[in-house]
Amino acid sequence: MNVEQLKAVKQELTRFMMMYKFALDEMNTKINILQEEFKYIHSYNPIEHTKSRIKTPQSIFKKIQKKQLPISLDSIKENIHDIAGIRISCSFISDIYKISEMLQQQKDITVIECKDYIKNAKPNGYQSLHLILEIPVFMSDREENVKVEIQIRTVAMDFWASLEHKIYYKYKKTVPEHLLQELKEAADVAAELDRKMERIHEEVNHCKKEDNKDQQTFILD
Ligand code: 0O2
Repeated sequence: MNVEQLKAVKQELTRFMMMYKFALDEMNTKINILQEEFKYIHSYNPIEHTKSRIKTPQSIFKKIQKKQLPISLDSIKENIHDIAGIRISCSFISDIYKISEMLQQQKDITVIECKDYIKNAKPNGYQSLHLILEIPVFMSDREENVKVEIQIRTVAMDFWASLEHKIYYKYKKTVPEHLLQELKEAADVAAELDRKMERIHEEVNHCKKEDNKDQQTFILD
């Protein structure tokens, strides 16, 4: 390959990665709009925090090799769904489904996949709602449909997942049996905490609605 060809490949790869950055920017804007509007209407914030990232070319290359798929930009675009990723942490389980539904309903979004690891937790205890969504990105000379992976979970689920991820990498994927057992127990405790918080949240919401009704009756009287 000569220098000119090398330059062309580099430029193509940069444009390819930019496409995912634009998709991530668009999706983050959508999430910010939902968050602000939800806060205004319901007087509370369903999102504790969000984190987004673009997979590095090295990590994309590793994944495509691991999956034993052809190494080309077309094959990467078709088969690697988490090049652009956003993680949303919510306070309550019901908020996870609200946000997921609000995103899935948007006209320019195509739902490619929805994996519910909350209703069906992984055997190790991992819980989260995973969506693969596709959005159009308009560039100077073309339009591309780009996939973005969205992981939505509660703060407790996120706390568990980040510790499990650290342990998994610390032990180079061969975690001692007693730690796996403890992690599973911790996941069950986190799930119970989420259920408890949801019940309290529902009761407080119910009281708020009753108070509002009373106030309205009082005004009408
Ligand atoms: P990273 O570094 O977080 O990106 P895929 O491998 O994406 O083609 P798969 O395995 O069916 O397909 O995807 P799935 O089940 O939707 O999981 C993808 C991502 O979810 C993972 O990305 C993790 O971020 C997270 N995840 C899934 N299972 C677990 C788990 O047991 N523990 C933790 N901590 N995270 C999990 P990557 O690419 O593995 O890693």
